[in-house]
Amino acid sequence: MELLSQLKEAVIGGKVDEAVATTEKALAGGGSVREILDKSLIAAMDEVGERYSSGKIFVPQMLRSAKTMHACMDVLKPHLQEGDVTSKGRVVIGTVKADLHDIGKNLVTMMLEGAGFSVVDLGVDVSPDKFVQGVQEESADILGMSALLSTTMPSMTVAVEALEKAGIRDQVKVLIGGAPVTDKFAQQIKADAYAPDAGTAVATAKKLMGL
Ligand code: B1M
Repeated sequence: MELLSQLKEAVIGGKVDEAVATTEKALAGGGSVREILDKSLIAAMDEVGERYSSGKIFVPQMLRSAKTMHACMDVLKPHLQEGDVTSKGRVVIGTVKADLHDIGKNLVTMMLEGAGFSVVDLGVDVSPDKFVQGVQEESADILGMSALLSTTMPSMTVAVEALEKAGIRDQVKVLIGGAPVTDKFAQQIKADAYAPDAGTAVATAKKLMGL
């Protein structure tokens, strides 16, 4: 128990070496992968998301925590068994067509993974058709789109229309974000939700999944 809260604090503090060593200790001491995930890693990233959304920490700290969580996941991976990880939902994410900004999208991806979502990242410059294909191939519960340029935001509209044309609009929730994107815009294009930052994106994704 002590080790698990130490691990949670190390992830929140972005202390990679300490967190990796504590993960190894917890495993060696008979801790279950599921417990380490739920009580330490995911719990830490939940806290990090909240602190970021409320302005208590900033991008560099959040990135360090996400990287620390990933390093701990690498330690856990060989020990993962079916049932250890119950995905909170499948997310397909990408930055829209003609837009190459990916720092925010990568942060959102890392935070979603940290919260227990399975995420397929389509990268940058993703066309509406590629989003549709991604949603179909991955049976996604949520489609996440990021845009950093006001000139590329209309591509989100086209992607939502492409989901409609493909007849799969009601099978997937659409979550959008990025600096120029607003709640009003999300409503205009009939997206299901908008999130202003990575912490809120996780909370919103959970809501969209009814969690
Ligand atoms: Co560009 N750029 N850029 N740029 N760039 C901006 C966005 C700009 C605001 C700078 C400015 O003029 N002040 C401006 C856009 C103006 C506008 O349209 N409103 C701009 C421009 C004009 C351009 C170019 C056109 C410049 C040029 O070539 N003339 C060009 C376009 C290239 C292209 O995309 N086709 C360009 C290029 C680049 C670089 C390649 C040099 C680089 C990108 C590197 C990369 O991403 N790998 C870059 C950068 C770094 C920036 C700034 C400086 C920083 C963006 C960033 O990473 N922020 C940016 C100015 C700024 O924002 N201060 C700027 C940090 C990141 C953590 O925040 O991405 O907002 P952000 O993500 C947040 C939230 O928005 C939210 O959560 C994240 C974490 O909290 N969020 C989501 C994001 N996606 C989400 C998805 C969700 C939910 C939430 O759900 C799915």
